[in-house]
Amino acid sequence: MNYKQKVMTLDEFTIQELRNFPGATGQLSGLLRDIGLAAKRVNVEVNKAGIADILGEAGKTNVQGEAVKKLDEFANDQFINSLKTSIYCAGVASEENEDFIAFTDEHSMNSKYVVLFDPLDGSSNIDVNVSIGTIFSVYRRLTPNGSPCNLEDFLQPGIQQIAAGYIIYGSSTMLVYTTRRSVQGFTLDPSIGEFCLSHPNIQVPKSSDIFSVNMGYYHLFDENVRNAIDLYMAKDAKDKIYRHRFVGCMVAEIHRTLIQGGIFMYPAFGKYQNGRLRLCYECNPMSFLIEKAGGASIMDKNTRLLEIKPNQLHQRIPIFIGSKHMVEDVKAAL
Ligand code: AHM
Ligand code: MG
Repeated sequence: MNYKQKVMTLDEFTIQELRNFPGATGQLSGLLRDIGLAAKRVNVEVNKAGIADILGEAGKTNVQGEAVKKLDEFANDQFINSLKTSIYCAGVASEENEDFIAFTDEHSMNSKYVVLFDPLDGSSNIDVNVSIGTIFSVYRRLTPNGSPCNLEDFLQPGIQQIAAGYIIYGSSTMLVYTTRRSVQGFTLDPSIGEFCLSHPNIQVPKSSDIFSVNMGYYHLFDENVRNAIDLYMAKDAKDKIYRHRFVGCMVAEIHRTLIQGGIFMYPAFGKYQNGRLRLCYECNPMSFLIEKAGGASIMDKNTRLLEIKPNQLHQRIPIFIGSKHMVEDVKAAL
């Protein structure tokens, strides 16, 4: 990074944003800084995963019935502890915990936000040194300040999100988030240990030549889903050629989609009759980000994903998300 140019850190950026909105209390900015701090701690451990004794199965299964890696537990603890210590968060819900956690100290009970997160998404990629990420989602609580938060605070439709974002631990570590107005991307500069604004005002290209879906399940998908995927399968040399990508980490798929455009699909099939990805921890925050960057996200032909009212914390859902025109084409094919 060239420091002859003024580089704006995450803290500087959120403070500047506060100046633009004189009525703002600074609580959301504080919350984002706390999330950024937890992300830096996780990043340090992710970077040394191959050499430290934090790699591999912890010998437990999570509430989804999946094997938990030690790094998942570490990331989960970091985000919970950082938000618990924060004076801006009334409670959290994590993909790794069965129930939400209400923080009952005086500061927490007087804060207006709750946070949902997937501490380490794509954890099957850890062993092979491929990108993983953290996804977060912020809502204003419905319960009154001064009382502990409750389940309904966490089960709000995605359109009610106040902020959402992810951290990608990839070839570089980035934090990308939206606070309803725009989508901003920050890259961690390891030399100063700060997230620096590197991708201001991200806009998803309206169309692209990339499609992403686990093709291993192609024959298990419904016919209408196969028809939608077939839009991107060249049948002869004259057809437009699309590129297929599937990382196995939603954070990486969405990051690529934000920058290069494309469509990411995770339809229902076989044992995942309601879809595989989680509404509250994965699909809502990513849909909010993508929509704020000019893209689209649907659950099926007729349903905008962000309008769904979750009925439980660990609910799963099918998703078709990405460049606006490509989602429209898929919607017509479904
Ligand atoms: P995780 O949160 O347990 O790591 O799993 C979610 C991940 C998504 O990021 C990714 O899109 C999907 O699992 C890939 O699953 P599969 O390889 O079974 O299609
Ligand atoms: Mg996940």
